[in-house]
Amino acid sequence: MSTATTHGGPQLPQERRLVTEIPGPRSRELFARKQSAVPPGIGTTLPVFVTHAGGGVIVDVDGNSLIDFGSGIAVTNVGNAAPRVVERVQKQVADFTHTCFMVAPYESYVTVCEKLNALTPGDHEKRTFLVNSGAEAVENAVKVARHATGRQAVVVFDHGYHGRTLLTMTLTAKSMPYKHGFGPFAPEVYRVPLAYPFRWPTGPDNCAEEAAAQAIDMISKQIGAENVAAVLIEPIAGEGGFIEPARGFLPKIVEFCRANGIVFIADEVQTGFARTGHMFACEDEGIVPDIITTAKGIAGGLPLAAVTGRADLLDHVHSGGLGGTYGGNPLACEAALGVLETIEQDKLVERARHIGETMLPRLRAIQEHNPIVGDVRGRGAMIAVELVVPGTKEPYPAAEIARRCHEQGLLVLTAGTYGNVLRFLPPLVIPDHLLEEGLTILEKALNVDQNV
Ligand code: PLZ
Repeated sequence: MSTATTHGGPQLPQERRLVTEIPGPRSRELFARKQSAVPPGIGTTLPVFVTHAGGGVIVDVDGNSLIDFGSGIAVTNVGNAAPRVVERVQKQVADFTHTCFMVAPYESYVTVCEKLNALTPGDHEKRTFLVNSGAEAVENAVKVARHATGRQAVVVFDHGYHGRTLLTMTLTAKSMPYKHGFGPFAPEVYRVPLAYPFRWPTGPDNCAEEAAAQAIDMISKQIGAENVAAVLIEPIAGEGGFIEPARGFLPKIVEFCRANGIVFIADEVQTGFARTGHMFACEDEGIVPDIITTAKGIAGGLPLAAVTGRADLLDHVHSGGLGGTYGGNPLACEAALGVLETIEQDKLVERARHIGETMLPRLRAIQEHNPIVGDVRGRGAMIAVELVVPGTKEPYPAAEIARRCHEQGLLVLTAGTYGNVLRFLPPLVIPDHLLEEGLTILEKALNVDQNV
């Protein structure tokens, strides 16, 4: 084992290093304790217990150093212990940990809101308020849209994911594991098709137009546009399998919303904060949402989420109608300021593009000779492969390939409505050599007929 480090962060040796099998003996012991203390509802992607993390590696209790292609589900875009985040949070924790912004406010909350108002798409007047999780941001966006429009219906899309609370699991498309057994669900939620190019029945070319026409037809006939408070969509479906809606689909939906007084909400919880090679994924097609929800990458892992939107919509809610004890906690706000500085000063938007430009050609080259790879897609550092039984579009289980990667010290995540998508979300600060090494491990793991 190389020299012990007492801190995480980018100064951790940036290397893959396996000193035991994965998971090692110490992790297995801890996992046994987890199984008796924590219910099985809380799953585990890779049962190695972490001591340090930073740059592009996660170090475990057995001394293994794994390559991280997950970023804690698109959270540690700036790394797991980014110096500007660490410094600000350390200072803040010694100054004060909490007052409750609704009781006695502090400047960092306001600064975060000002920055989000400026950074999110559109130069109209905006407001922002802060909450604790992605789900809470989405719930609040719906509350605001209902209040401002006086309407109730919410339209969501096939393959969408928006959270696990009662309303947000209702908004989520997939039953198992998110909804199964947890009903009854919230009322006034309606689901329409998503322009999913790889699986569109008539092929990818007419996908945008046909899917938009179907969605608009369903809204108009089944709900009535005048009853719809909000249309809610992820600009790239995350948990659903990194589905980029066919180009042209989102603009058509936005246009329909504008024409009918419907609030267009972009859920950028997974796609936000430089992840896709833009600060926000909506920028790719020039979409300006009425409300945008953010979380995950906003604060490097400290619990923070935000609702940002048109001032006239957010100002509609009566005084005291929004809030929560911890929303915009001072530690999380300092972390967010550290994250935003890091993205800007370390040029992480460009860095995300570079990651995409490194990964996509290699994955497409794999696709050429490996028929298990049905589709390669994504933008920036949000990249996926959709796996199929060779010669068909039958889903091939991604968990099997993920397990083979894990054994080799590469942490990858799965996704997809059919569980057949491997998704790659490396920290934007991952060094190139780890990116390349990870892709080589992946290439071998995808050769399912051979031993890795
Ligand atoms: N909206 C687009 O991706 C969270 C889910 C992890 P929270 N995605 C990761 C899991 O299995 O629970 C997510 C998202 C989009 C909303 C959310 C919800 O964000 O911070 O997990 O509540």
